[in-house]
Amino acid sequence: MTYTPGQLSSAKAGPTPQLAVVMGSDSDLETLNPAIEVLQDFDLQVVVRILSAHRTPLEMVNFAREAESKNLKVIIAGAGGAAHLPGMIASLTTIPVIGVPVKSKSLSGVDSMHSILQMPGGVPVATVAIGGGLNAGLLAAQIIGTYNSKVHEKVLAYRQSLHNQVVTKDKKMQELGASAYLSQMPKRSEN
Ligand code: RP5
Repeated sequence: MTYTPGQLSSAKAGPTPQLAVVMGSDSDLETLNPAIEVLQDFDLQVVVRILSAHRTPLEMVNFAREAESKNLKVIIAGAGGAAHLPGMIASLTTIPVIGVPVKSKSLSGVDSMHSILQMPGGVPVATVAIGGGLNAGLLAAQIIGTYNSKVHEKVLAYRQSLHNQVVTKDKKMQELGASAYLSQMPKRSEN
């Protein structure tokens, strides 16, 4: 099976979403969107919420307390700065939480990363890289794939597509040489 982004989302699997993507602010959505998109590409339904640990703490508590009864299996939580959302949700449920540190203006997301990473013993949060929305989505899919063979197949197809892309690039590099390869590459943005 070949993975093509956007082409796998026609049929949604099951009426009950097993995944949630939550964020502290709508300003985090750009970072979290790759997680939402890749999960939808894998035919998984996703609950998406804005829940702030500081601005709407009671709504956050209600969400986390109800998560198990709503059959959620993985929660992706992204936040920036004093990024308490993933840890607070993890403290309220035993559903695995994947934290996404959002790049902040003043400290480039190092503040977010430390806030999410440095959980006390006993309350883990699995943390991806700063801005790592895509990997959070893929990790969540891999967890669902441990018991859902259709999702597991899509994860394998995704990995195969990564492999194929690199093999194709390597072939082209060998054909063109490094200088010509570089000159035909799109320019990377500074950040
Ligand atoms: C955090 O504060 C949010 O997760 C967001 O990353 C950051 C800034 O929020 P806004 O001021 O953009 O709403 O709680």
